[in-house]
Amino acid sequence: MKAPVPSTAAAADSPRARARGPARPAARPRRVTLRARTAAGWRDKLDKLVSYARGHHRALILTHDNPDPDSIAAGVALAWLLEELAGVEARVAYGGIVGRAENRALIRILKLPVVPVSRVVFDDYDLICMVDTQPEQGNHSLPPRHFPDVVIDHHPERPDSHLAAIADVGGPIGATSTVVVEYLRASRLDIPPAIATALFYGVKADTRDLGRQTTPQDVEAYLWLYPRADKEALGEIEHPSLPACYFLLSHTAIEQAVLHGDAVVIPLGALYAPDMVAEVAERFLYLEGMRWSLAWGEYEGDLYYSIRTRDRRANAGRLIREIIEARGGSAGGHGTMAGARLPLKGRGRAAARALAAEVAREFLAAFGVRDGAGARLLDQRPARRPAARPARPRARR
Ligand SMILES: [Mn+2]
Repeated sequence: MKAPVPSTAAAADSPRARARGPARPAARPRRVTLRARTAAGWRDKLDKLVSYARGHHRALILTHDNPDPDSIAAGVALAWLLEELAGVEARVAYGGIVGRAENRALIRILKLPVVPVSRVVFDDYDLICMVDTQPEQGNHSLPPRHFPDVVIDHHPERPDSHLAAIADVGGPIGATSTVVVEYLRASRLDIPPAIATALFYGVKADTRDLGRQTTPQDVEAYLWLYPRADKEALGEIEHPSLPACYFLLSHTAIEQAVLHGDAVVIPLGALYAPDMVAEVAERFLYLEGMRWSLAWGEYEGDLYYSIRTRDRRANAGRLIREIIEARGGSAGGHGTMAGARLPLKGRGRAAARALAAEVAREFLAAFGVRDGAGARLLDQRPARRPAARPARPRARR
């Protein structure tokens, strides 16, 4: 994983960066990080954010790569807040691609102003924010010579995040959108329906309808957003039309799924969009009797992994980090859901296959299930055969 290297020489070539100082502050600034518990606490945090942002000109808000609804919504909402309250022109950018049909619909239907990071010149911005990810996380596209000024993320805190001037990081809140909602509520501004709708879907998706890693704050945010959200748009976002390749991938997933006790692993081969591993892992956890699900596939020279678990005592995020980061990949996630990217870096076909098999074995060991061939889903016989059709009275000839 690309841990930011302490360097004062970084980015010294850009006049803008020089004016801003080194990419990574040498000393730890005072923490502005404790999760507020009261309305006054959130107002205080909002004030700190706004007064820090004021005086800057252009803000760049970066989501994690292949962004999910939570990070897109949190990014767009933070941009809106900074424009309204701090008078900063703000833009939201993401690395990777937006692949899932629902996420594409979210952006298209709500006309959310997000752009691929390839269209961004980082030096054009004097305020860099990061949402739903952290500098050390490795699943974002901030060049190493930059360091964010603002980090807002509900994932477990990473030590370097506190080097940001404003860091609001760490659990147990179920969605970064919920954290941003607290800032919006503290602002007492009327938020546009598109922002409310996006945030609502962000909270809903990350907490799986408030059923996973949900805190009372997530429920509060959900209830606050619902009357403000555009329900018709929400319906279209949640039930988009799906491309043919979606069904082809579903076919592959069913064909390739292998059961190892209470774990199901799904090697998908080539992916049309990297975020599909998450969708497949999520779907297969619904398979009766499964405690773990693991899906992986290849996209543009990288292996993408996604795991899900029903075991509340498990720590999927830590597990995936241990396995993937040890091999030079990057990973993130929390208790019951996590994802990772592992670069194949010019490995040949055979070497890539061997690596994937080795990683899969290690995951199975971590899930505590027996290694071995496993049993293909397709070879499973239904527990009960459907009842025989009642005999129809024979027609008289
Ligand atoms: Mn999130």
